[in-house]
Amino acid sequence: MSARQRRLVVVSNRVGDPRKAAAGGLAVALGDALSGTEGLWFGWSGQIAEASGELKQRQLGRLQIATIDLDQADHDGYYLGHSNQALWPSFHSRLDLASFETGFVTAYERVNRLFARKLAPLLRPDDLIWVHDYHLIPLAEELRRIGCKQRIGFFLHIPLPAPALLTAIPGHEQLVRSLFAYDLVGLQSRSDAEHFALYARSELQAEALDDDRFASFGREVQVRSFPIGIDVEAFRNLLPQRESQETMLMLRQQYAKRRLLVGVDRLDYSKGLPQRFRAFRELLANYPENRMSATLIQVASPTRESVHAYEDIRHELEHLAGEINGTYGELDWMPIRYMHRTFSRRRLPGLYRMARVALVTPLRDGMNLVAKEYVAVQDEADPGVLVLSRFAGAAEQMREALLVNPYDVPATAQAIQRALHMPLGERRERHAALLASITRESASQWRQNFLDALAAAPASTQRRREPADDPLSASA
Ligand code: GDG
Repeated sequence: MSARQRRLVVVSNRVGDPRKAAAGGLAVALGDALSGTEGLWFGWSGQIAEASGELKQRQLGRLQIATIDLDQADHDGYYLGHSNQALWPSFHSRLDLASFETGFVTAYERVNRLFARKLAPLLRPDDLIWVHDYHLIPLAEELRRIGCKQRIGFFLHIPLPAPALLTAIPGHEQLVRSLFAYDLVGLQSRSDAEHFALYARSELQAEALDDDRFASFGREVQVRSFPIGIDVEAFRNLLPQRESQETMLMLRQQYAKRRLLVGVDRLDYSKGLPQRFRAFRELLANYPENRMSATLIQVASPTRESVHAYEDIRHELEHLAGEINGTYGELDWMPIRYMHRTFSRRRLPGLYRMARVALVTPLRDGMNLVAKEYVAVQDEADPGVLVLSRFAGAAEQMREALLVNPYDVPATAQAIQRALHMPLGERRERHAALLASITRESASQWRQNFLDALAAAPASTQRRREPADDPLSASA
């Protein structure tokens, strides 16, 4: 049966409303991929309750939404704890910020088990199940344990680090082993897929059946890159609407004599914001012709505020912005407009459109959708320039951006200078190539490629070796 004929069941930590705006790549991408689809979306309600597990269901157009609440201990251990203080920093190569606590791991496993128990009764035998992100890596293993035989796919939105880093995570063997309960594992970039292959060979002694199929623990899994995209047309369609038009008008009036640069990020330490501000400071110091002109508008939307590391980065940025404005600002020009607030999604296209340069300079990023959104809404006749970190997954596809190493502050400042002064012909050429690539690799293409591959994967019941004592294969 093809992917088109089966019901799609999406499972993610948070369940969004595909019709509503959200700050955060997963919500945006799944919203794009699921709108208008028939299926079931299952996840945490976002609510903390007395007890975990009460199931709530509602219908949203053709989509059925099923959520469960979590109690405080589950939320703190599974979400704030293991997911966001152990896995997120380590997968983004920030072991220095990671806390590995046994209580976190126990809560992580408990909530994954709870998700499986609550989801299983809602499933139909030929559903295609698509699990998302690092919060839910062990979910398929838990579903298999209680007898689910459906095709189950997993997509990791964040980078998969190289084996040297992955092996620093306590319990990494069990974590990666649980990926073998899936039929298909999707990663953002080719380098992520290479990291998996290296780990599988060196740590699990897995047999490579071909480039992207691996056998271990009596099971086979296919692991490939599926670079996520955006819905270019839907995003462009926001541009002529009122909110974006108002934003453009306001920016045109307020910054008539300035050259705008834009950054839009969740305020996360992976996004390289302090390094970006330092590069901007270096630009003003080394290339004084930009003073009284270059103005960086940085939107940093609040995220995971109860985790310490996020408080620290906030203070660091406020300090840097204050220092740069204090040093270079004039009565009628402030170099940095820094907003620690969520900006309306309907205004974003207007903001991007008015910026001559976008700074997308994460230290590490699975993909980065902002890079694609910026390119999507540029004026093809007079487009802006994208300065993109080579450490974002997007850099594999968006080769025509000005690629930078965000740790190298002087080189990044130089690239910003080049971007601000790039001749029209070169801007048009680079933009046309970038637009073609993001249009080709759109959100719907990503979804279709993944689901076709999942539907085509051999059924779990046809696996070749199934040692009876292995929980992964006992129920398959
Ligand atoms: C994860 C991975 C991967 C941001 N601030 C505001 C706002 N946003 C929107 C952007 C964009 C989305 O949130 C952010 O997506 P990114 O891809 O840049 O980053 P993450 O949130 O870290 O997403 C990432 C993604 O998942 C998808 O797989 O690309 O690598 O880390 O759409 O526009 N939206 C609004 N106001 C804001 O202030 N409305």
